[in-house]
Amino acid sequence: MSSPHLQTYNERARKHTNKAASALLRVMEEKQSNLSVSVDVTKSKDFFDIIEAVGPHVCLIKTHIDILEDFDATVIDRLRELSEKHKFLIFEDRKFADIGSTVALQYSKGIYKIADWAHITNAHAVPGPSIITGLASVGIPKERGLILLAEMSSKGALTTGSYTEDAVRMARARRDFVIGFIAQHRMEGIGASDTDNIAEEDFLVLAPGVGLDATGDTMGQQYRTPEQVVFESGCDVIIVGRGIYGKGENVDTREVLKQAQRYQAAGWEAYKKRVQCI
Ligand code: S5P
Repeated sequence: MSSPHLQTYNERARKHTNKAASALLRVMEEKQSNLSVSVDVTKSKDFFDIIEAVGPHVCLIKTHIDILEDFDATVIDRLRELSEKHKFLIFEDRKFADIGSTVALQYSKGIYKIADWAHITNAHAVPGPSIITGLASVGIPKERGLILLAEMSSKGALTTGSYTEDAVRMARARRDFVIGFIAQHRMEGIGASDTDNIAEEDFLVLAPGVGLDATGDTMGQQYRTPEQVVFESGCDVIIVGRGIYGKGENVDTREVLKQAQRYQAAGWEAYKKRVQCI
């Protein structure tokens, strides 16, 4: 059997046992989009203007819900409506990083109640497997999926070598809930032992740090192109923020739409080249 990164998103959707992962793969194939837009803006008007513009072109909207200055519960209602209208999943980029009992509370309670509306969230591996146990206690009953941060895109990131390997091992031990990684390369088989059945694993790799026009910002972010990320490095989803909406203030929705279509096309072409459909 060929490795997951050489199979179509559709084939993978059919086989995946986690509901959030298989829904995401299905939407990717249906909409011909492996684009996730990271909507990192502070006003809900800009937030929804961007989502309305990019909605038809994305498989996944990534949020940092805690940076919205005018957040209230209606934001979640509207986000969910748009998710159904435009058929995208929601990924709250919360980057949990605490002990199991604390992250279970952060995931389910407080103002944001992330587990109620985010199909996918993510966590750092640094606390060890107990962070997955804590998040799974909330997320599994709601059929959610978890992404572990195995490699970061920023200059000087400590997520390298044995740290990355250990993150993949942690994921492998909880394939019911951990559906993939934030990483810069495909991860299957990394850190595996002879007794691991790696033929059965299918981890989605979501890659941030994607840009067609810039190679970085002034704060250590590093960008690669969709071709490098999806075709050369075998990642599945490209995460793009400022490449699509610039500063994200008083957004020009026509320009946002144009950029979303540009990234969608570049990501899809790189995927087709990878699975050799063209
Ligand atoms: O390693 C990472 C992990 C993440 S989730 N590097 C990242 O940049 N991210 C997130 O991706 C980051 O928090 C931001 O929301 C987005 C990148 O935004 P951009 O504007 O640089 O494309």
